Amino acid sequence: MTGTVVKCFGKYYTVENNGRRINCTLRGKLRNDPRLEKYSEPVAVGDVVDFEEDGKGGGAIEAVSDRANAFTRRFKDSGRDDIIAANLDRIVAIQCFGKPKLNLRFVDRLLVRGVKEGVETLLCVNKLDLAGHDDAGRVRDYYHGYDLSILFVSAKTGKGIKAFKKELAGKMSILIGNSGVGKTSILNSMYPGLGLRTSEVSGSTGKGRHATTNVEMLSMEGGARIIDTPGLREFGLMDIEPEELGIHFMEFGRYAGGCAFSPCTHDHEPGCEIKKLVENGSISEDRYVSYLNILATLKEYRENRYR
Ligand SMILES: Nc1nc2c(ncn2[C@@H]2O[C@H](COP(=O)(O)OP(=O)(O)OP(=O)(O)O)[C@@H](O)[C@H]2O)c(=O)[nH]1
Ligand SMILES: [Mg+2]
Ligand SMILES: [Zn+2]
Repeated sequence: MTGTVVKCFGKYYTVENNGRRINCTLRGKLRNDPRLEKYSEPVAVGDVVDFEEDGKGGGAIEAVSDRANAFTRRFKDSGRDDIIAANLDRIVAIQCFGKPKLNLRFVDRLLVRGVKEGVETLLCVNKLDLAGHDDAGRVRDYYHGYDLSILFVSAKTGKGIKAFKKELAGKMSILIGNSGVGKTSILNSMYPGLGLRTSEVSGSTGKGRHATTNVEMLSMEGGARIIDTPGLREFGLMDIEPEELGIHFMEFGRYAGGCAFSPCTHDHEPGCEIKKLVENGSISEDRYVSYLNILATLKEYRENRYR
């Protein structure tokens, strides 16, 4: 039988088939599948799998279908990619006004990940009820050189929630953002009665408390499948080479054809189109600095790796 993995918990995997949920383990042979070896776990949420039922309400996963894409992150010293989900239609970066503090650098890294995997990424900024005058305008300005879809919502007042729900209809989306931005609250607000657990942001540190502890997919009306995740604190791009970064940095990739050098890292090279666009204000300076920041991290990582 075929199903979709909706939850991983230790060595147990919940597989959904026609609205039924079956608790499965893995066949040992999957650990030797060469396609899966580069990942931290052989199976992830979103995977389409073949499984066999044991007649007692459980089952075993026999095979994993080829993935259209995989959402992963890589940390410095690990040879494997930490896989969070597979087969996504959408990545939704969630940020908020108030606390925890807005972090567009984090969003920029996520956007690079999306381009690299070929998955459309959008930005949703929550807690609009806490936004000061022109806070939303500042976010729009930061991305003004680029047609990123940005939605402003409030899970608390319900503002913008309908439009956000419409964005997710008929698609499989993953919600990514640090703890406390309100990923789960947005789900609760979109689907009253869901009653998922949320948690206060600490008054002293301004950080969330990891209310959500598991990656889990919810199948909702209108064919929306939404993956809620625990807050990601770190987000490495260590599998990307420095020369590649410009291609994956959204609007930079679009204009890079105008650079005198190819590949151009838009840093020290003469005749750089991107630097020209930053100077004349077509691309925001902050976003360029964010790019240089990621570039420096990737260069440093590469130097240490080959030492
Ligand atoms: N003022 C305001 N507070 C909100 C809003 N949305 C969520 N919150 C609060 O923010 C806190 C964190 O919300 P959660 O939904 O648990 O955040 P999360 O992103 O799911 O956090 P993790 O599961 O830990 O990753 C809770 O105290 C919510 O009540 C909003 O639109 N406005
Ligand atoms: Mg949560
Ligand atoms: Zn350039």
